[in-house]
Amino acid sequence: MTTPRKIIIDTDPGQDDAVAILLALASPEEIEVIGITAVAGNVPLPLTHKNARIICELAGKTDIPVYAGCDRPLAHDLVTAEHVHGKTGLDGPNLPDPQMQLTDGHAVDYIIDTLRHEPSGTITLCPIGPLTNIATAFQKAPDIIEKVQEIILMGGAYFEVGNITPAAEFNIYVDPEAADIVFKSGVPIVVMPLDVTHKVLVTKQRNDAFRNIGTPVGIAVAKMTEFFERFDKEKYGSEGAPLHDPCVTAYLIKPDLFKGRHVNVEIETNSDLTRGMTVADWWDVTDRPANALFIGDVDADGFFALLTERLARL
Ligand SMILES: [Ca+2]
Repeated sequence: MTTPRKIIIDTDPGQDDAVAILLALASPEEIEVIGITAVAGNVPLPLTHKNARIICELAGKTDIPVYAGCDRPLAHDLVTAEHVHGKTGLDGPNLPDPQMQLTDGHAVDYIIDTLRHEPSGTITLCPIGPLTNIATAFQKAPDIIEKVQEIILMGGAYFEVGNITPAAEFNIYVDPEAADIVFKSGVPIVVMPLDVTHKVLVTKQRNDAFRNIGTPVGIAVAKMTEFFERFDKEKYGSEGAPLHDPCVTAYLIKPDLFKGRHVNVEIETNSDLTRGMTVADWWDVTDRPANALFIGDVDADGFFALLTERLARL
């Protein structure tokens, strides 16, 4: 038996963040969630750190430290996505306010202190929101960069292009300057772009499978994905909501479900038209060195089988 990967989940919950966190908390053989850091994104920071605690309580894991991080992007005003996630960020189920307190200290300092104190190459960062907290930590303490084992993130797009603007995916668009710092950091990066997340759709049958688990977690996930879905159905006419962020935690458990290419990814920070675009050299037409494993494909049935089986453990 292998030891579980130690991860910090950096998040802006978000229904799909919630599912990503639940999947990680349900998988202690593969994943040890040592902390959760909240960032402003889908909804403002006071809601994202509250939602992170609601999810820990739903999972019965009230001993996970949850830290509040940056409340705005590095260089621009915050853009949120209540049009997708609802006013609370977790619209759908009726979940109680958390009893869990926030852990004292800033998320950025927690990330820095943890990387300084743990052995080099043993901590994986899993950002599933805008990259503000991670970039701020790298700026404040460049010595931690070489200690990060890997960054596995949800963000960006190549073939699917944009979901918040014609050119940009939401997480990267909200804080492109932060994304630029992270992609230039030299840390090994795995990217879950829209190209793959738009292939894991919660169809009616998959939603029923969550509900049929019959537990509070199963029912809450069914209701969250149903809420999320109405937006995607209206917008894309797809068969169901894409489960963006859980791709990150599923990859930690079963990387074989995913396929991608090692490519160069640069972030557009200057253009008004394409700000936040992830320019991925998918066809290898430049000399720019590969800096990320850019995922493009997934075994969607395998993904949902894993997710349903794990959620039933909580
Ligand atoms: Ca998210």
